Amino acid sequence: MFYNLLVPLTSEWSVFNVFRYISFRSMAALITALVLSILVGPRFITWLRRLKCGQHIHEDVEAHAAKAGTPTMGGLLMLTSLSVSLLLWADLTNAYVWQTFFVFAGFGVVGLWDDLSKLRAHRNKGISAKAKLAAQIVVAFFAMWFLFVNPDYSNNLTIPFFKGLSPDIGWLYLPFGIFVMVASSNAVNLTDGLDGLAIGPSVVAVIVFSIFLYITGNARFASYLFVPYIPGVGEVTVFCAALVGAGLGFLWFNAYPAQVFMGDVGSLSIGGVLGYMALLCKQELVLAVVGGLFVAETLSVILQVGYFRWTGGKRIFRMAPIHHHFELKGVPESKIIIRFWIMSILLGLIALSVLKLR
Ligand code: 57M
Repeated sequence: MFYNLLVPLTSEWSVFNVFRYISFRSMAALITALVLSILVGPRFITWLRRLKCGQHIHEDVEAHAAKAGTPTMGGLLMLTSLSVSLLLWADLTNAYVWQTFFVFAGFGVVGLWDDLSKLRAHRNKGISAKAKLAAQIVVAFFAMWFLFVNPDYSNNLTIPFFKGLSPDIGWLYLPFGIFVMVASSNAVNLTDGLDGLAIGPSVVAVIVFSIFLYITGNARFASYLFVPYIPGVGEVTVFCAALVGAGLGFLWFNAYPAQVFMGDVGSLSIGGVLGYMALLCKQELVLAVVGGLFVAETLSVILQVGYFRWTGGKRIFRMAPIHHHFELKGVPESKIIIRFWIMSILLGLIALSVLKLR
């Protein structure tokens, strides 16, 4: 809003020139969303408690019994502070910002549907897996369609670390993009099982993609670093910054011992939008590196279930996803969380090295 209102006045008031800069508005968006979340958080959590949005806790992991009744659906706090910050600081005429917001809110609605039905059912039974997947595919399809019909977007895949290699996969890019968003959304959801475990690595991944998006939207940097130049996409950096602020503001309350969980409304939306960010900056495969932790959590479930079926009842891990394995081995929750964060920072740095190593 500030961009749209104040930049036209720069001929009379040169001080408003500062609002032109994506870097300035991104910093402001981050601070706005962070401060807003911290200020609104306590009232928001009280409101969730009053609505009886307490989490049902499984009995399988003993240490989690103490978490019973912790309010969930904290993702709504992120959505609120992100939306306010975006309205203030983004260029509201930029289509990419609206598309990214559509993905975040769209996956959020699917998650909210699941969260609300879990509350109503009182047995933690949400919507069926099939209904959830179908709704995620619908949101992802519309998001992919925006890119598919956009002449600035090719159907080429960028292969990390290989400058000359970028195969054109044609119309397959459409289902591929849908898969990226849906898989990423579910992977973050699976990871969201310890305090701060999902939001920490998500913030790291969003920071990494904000750098990629900024470079992709800047002709000079894009040509210097041999990444595709896509005019206008740099504005999504403001979205990323607002999401980092909203995520850190949520972490303020989700940090161990958590006062609130994000719920599916938070995990599905963050995962889905991470997938979209990777597609927007044409770093589709880098997502698997940045989100390596989410990939590992998902693989642990696939391996556990596969091995269980194959052997007729044997397990590889004490319990999947893998964070439960460490819990059951007696590693304290806060240690698992911080070690996973450290791994995600390492993965983020490896992903960024793609820019130079090719
Ligand atoms: C998300 N949700 C948490 C909270 C959060 C196929 C199977 C692997 C699926 C998986 C599953 O259900 N995953 C979905 C996991 C739940 O958190 C809520 O859910 C939201 C995210 N969707 O925001 O609202 C619990 O996680 C804990 N939590 C925290 N802090 C947080 O900040 O402590 C969450 C956020 C919360 C709280 O205890 O209640 C969840 O785990 O349910 N299923 C599993 O993960 C189950 N694993 C399992 O059955 N493994 C089997 C097979 C199927 C692979 C095996 O290894 O043999 C475990 N889930 C739990 N306990 N809670 C089993 C043990």
